[in-house]
Amino acid sequence: MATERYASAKAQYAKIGVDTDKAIETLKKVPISLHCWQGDDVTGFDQDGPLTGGIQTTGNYPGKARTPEELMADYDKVFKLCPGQYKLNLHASYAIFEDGEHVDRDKIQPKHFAKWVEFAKERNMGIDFNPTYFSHSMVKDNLTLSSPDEEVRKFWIEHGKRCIEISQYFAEETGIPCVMNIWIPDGYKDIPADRLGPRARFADSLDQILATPYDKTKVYPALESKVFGIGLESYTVGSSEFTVNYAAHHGIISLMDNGHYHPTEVVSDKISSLLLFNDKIALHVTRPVRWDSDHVIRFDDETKEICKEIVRNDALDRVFIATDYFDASINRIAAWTIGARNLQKALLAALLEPNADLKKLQDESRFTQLLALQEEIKTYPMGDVWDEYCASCGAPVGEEWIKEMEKYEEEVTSKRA
Ligand code: RNT
Ligand code: ZN
Repeated sequence: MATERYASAKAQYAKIGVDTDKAIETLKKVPISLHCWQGDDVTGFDQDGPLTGGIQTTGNYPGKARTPEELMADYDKVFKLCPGQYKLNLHASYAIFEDGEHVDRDKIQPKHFAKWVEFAKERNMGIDFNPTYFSHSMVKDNLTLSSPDEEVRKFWIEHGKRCIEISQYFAEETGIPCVMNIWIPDGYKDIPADRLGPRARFADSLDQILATPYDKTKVYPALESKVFGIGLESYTVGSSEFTVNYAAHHGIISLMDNGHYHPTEVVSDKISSLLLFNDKIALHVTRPVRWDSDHVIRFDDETKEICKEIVRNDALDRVFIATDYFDASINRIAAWTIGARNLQKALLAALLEPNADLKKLQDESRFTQLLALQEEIKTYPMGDVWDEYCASCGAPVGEEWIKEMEKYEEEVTSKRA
C-alpha cells in the first residue's frame, strides 16, 4: 500500500524525469552477495585457530554464531531485516562436517556444503564461494599460492581445485551461476629481495587451479587484489596490477575490494575502465578506515558513487556485487543489516538520479547547471522511496528493524555463552 508520502515523492521525481516505481522494480532484481563471515568474525567451522592472513576482527561483542545452525539462523534474521534479493557468499572454511568426519582443505567435497545448498534452495538463492587461504597451519610464513615451499604451494593448489568443483556443484544445484573469488594474503612485512618470483609462482598456481574442468557459464572465477595486510606492509603478491592483468589475460573476473587501495584512490573511478575492457567485473563493497579495510558500509559518498557508476553505465547485470566487512565490536546482526541496507540505499539513490540528463549537461559543457542539479538532487525525498521499497519487499521500514534486532538479541544471541 503506497503511502501519501510516496505518492508525493513520486510526483517530485517525475518532474526531473525519474520513474520511482521503475527504480524500485529494478532494485528488487539486483542480487547482492551477502558475506556469511560477518556472523562469526571470519572464524568458520573447519579449525579452531586464530584469524590469520593480515586480516583482523576487533571487538568481542557477545553472541557470535558458533555453529552452522546459529550462523544460518542469524543469516536468516538479516535477510528478514533487509529489503532486496540476496545470494549466500561462503568461504571454504564454512564446510560442515558431520558424524565426526573431518577432512583438510585440500580434500573438501561438495557433500560438505550440502546443508548450505539446502538452505540456499529453500530460499531461492544462489551461492558464491571463496577458497580460504588463511587461518590454517599450511599458511607458512604468510604464504600460500606463491610459496617457494612446493609442499605448501601444492596443498593450496589442491584447495583451489576442490573449490572449483564445489562452485560448480553450487551452480548446478541452485541453477544460479557461482562467482568463485580467489584472494590470498601472501606478502612480506619488509622489503623483499625478489618481487617477481612470488608473483610468477602465484600465476602458475592459478593456471593449475583454473585447469580444473568447469562450465564457464556456471562458474565465474574472480581474482581479488590488495594493497597491504597487517604484518605484510611492504609487499603484496596479489597487487592490483597483478590481478587485473592476470584476469584479463586468462578470461576470468577482476574483483575490486574498495578497502584495498591507497587512501586517495577510489574504486568508483576504476569501474568504468574495467567495464570497457571486461564483460563482467566483481566488487567487494566495504568501508576502509585507516589501516582497516572492513568497517561496516555506511550510506556515504563513496558507496553512493560506486553504485552510481554501476547504474549509470547500465552495468547492473555485469557487476557482481558482494559485501565484505566484519565488525565484532557491535551486535553482529546489526552490523550485517546496517551494511546491507546501506548498500541497497546507495543503489536506490543511483537509480533515482536523472542520469541521462546529467550526462547531457556534461557533454554540452554546461558545468554550472550540472553542479547545481547534482546538488539539488541530494535533498530530493529519497527516504520516502526507500520506505516504499522496504515495505514492498516486506522488510521493516525505517528504524523498525532495530527493535526486531534487539528482540532477537534478547531471545537468541544474548543466550549464547
Ligand atoms: C581480505 C579480503 C577478503 C576477505 C574475505 C574474508 O582483505 O578482503 O575478501 O575479507 O575473503
Ligand atoms: Zn574483500
